[in-house]
Amino acid sequence: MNDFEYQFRLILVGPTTVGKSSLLRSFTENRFLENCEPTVGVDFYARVVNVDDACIKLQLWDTAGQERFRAITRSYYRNAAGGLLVYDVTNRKSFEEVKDWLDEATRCAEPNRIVFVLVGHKTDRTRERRVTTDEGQALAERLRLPFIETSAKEAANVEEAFFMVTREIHRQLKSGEIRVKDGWDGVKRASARRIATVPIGSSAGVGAEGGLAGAAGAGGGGKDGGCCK
Ligand SMILES: Nc1nc2c(ncn2[C@@H]2O[C@H](COP(=O)(O)OP(=O)(O)OP(=O)(O)O)[C@@H](O)[C@H]2O)c(=O)[nH]1
Ligand SMILES: [Mg+2]
Repeated sequence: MNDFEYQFRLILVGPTTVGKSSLLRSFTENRFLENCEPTVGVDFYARVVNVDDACIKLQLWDTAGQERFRAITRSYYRNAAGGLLVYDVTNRKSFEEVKDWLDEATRCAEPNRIVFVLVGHKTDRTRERRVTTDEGQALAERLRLPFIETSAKEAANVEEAFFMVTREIHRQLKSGEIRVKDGWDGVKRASARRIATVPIGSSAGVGAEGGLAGAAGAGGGGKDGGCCK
């Protein structure tokens, strides 16, 4: 059984094949697949974590990077509190497109604001690297985003990437910069009622919307982030 104080909805954004689904699989299921199918529309994952003494349920939306799904994925930005904006360090084009992805997400989220972390992914592929860490850092500074490099294959910094964005949302919630409000699913306060735990990483496919009760099909576990009381 888990008690969590809040539910945050996070979204993974970026071009096809940069590794969004792999990051989520690593974070929620602790595994990596060399060959995986492109995401169709939007997939759903979840995990409960502890940050700054708060127990938070993360509802994680994995969007398809392929252009033909853009109309579907756009509709998910509005209800995201935070997200990972992902490029592939071996794919220069994906790096050059970061600003376009950020602009589109920002526009579609209005009047809400998404707390993004910029993620340079696949750092294990050192010989194929086409974007340096310094370039990633410089872009992040220009866009005023926190920055991290990750590898799902080596499970490097994956937890940290999700924790960075979760901590920042929690900080903004405490400071009043983000508010829980009716009609917005980015952040929800949990009711006092207990939520049953089942293994993490369940995938509900496209349109698996749900409030707190509806999203109860996922829970804690996972390494140091698992919780709660
Ligand atoms: N070497 C290496 N390969 C990775 C890593 N992460 C993902 N991949 C590979 O990159 C390919 C694409 O990964 P996905 O996670 O499906 O990419 P995606 O961003 O979800 O793609 P779409 O669903 O089409 O938007 C797969 O073959 C993965 O195995 C990583 O950290 N290192
Ligand atoms: Mg995918």
